[in-house]
Amino acid sequence: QLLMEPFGADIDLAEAVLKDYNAHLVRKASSMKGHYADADALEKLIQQGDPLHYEVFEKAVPQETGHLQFGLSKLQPGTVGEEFFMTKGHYHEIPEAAEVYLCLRGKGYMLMKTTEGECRAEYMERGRVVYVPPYWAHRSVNVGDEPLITFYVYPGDAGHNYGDIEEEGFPKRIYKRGDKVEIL
Ligand code: S6P
Ligand code: ZN
Repeated sequence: QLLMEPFGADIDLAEAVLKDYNAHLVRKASSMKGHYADADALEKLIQQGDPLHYEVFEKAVPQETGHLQFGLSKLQPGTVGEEFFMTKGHYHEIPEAAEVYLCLRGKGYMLMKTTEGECRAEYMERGRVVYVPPYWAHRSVNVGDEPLITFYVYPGDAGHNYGDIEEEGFPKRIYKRGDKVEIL
């Protein structure tokens, strides 16, 4: 078989920064149309300069069976209306591909749902690991006032499937009510 060279990478754990990443995904507010309850508030945010929403930093590896994709996801703090900033969320194209998240910085939730309508919210803060089992769509939500940064690992060939999420969203939304967090 074709051997790939082993490699190492450095994460500044205090800052939660992956050094020397070679793949970088950026999503701005305008990538989030249809995802928030308050579409007008999102439109306003886009008009006001379309701020950065979240980024993914990776040391790219082949998107093939046997490999493991890993990297850092960095979600900015903020709200759209009263709803906390979140990622789009996805199933994996190979639905039985699981994923592990280790929170390095910030506070938030991993919202998970199934096509059958089950929904769970797992709290995340520095040091907490969340296991996303096979078949669960997953979306990060930042409920803090600094970036929510997670280290993730998932099968190389898993792929992303945004499936029913753009039309149906998740059964739960997470709101900022004063200084309280409400999961509805
Ligand atoms: C990949 C992993 C993350 C997300 C990233 C962006 O399986 O879960 O790298 O891709 O957080 O989220 P989304 O929902 O926009 O793909
Ligand atoms: Zn995933």
